[in-house]
Amino acid sequence: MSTRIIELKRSVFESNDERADLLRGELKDKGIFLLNLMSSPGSGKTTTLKATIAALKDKYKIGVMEADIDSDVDTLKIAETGVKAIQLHTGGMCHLDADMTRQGLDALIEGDVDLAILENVGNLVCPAEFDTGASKNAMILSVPEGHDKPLKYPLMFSICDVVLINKIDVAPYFDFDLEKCKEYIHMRNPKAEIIPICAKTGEGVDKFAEWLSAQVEAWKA
Ligand SMILES: Nc1nc2c(ncn2[C@@H]2O[C@H](COP(=O)(O)OP(=O)(O)OP(=O)(O)O)[C@@H](O)[C@H]2O)c(=O)[nH]1
Ligand SMILES: [Mg+2]
Repeated sequence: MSTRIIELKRSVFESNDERADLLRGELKDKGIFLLNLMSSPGSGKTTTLKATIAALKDKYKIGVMEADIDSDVDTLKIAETGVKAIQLHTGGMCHLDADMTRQGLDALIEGDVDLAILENVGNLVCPAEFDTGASKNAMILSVPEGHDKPLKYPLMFSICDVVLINKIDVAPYFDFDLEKCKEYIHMRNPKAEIIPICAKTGEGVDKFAEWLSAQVEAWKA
């Protein structure tokens, strides 16, 4: 299977926040919802996306942008689900800003897409600092990373509308305190929705798909 790879150009714009608001407004006018999905490397973004696509692909025209420093492995995995997937190479950057996201979207929405998803570069710091222009931000915290991460990476948790707690199947092997984790997330962001999932088996992914559907409907209304 061949994949389309876009080599992103470094943004020349100074005001990322303004560029992000502009992009968000344009997407709203076109009826396109953009989800920005973030997490540490290996928390389960691609696995969660595959399960979410399976739940929603009959309802929405989904397109996925896989942002990585190199390779096309995630794009190949997403393409297996049958939805449109493109690979974005960040030129060594650890995050995407609004202009880089726009470069990817221009290629993605050449097809007909009403739910666009950006799998951001695996990193809990830089992606939180740059508004991509997304309609909503989502992040994944996986059990092996520990329940104290909201204390250590406050910005990421404060900008996300939903936090998925993934890999709950391995909880018996880790000192992961789910209630403490929820408390710490809500300290950073009282409005954050928290959904425990196991992307590997699909447990809880239906709840995330419901949350996402509700956001897309509200965006298009
Ligand atoms: N046990 C278990 N393993 C999981 C779960 N979800 C993902 N994994 C595994 O975790 C590893 C990383 O998953 P990915 O989906 O590639 O993670 P990612 O966040 O997309 O990784 P990067 O794109 O490299 O940042 C893989 O070996 C998955 O099979 C889960 O719910 N339980
Ligand atoms: Mg991935």
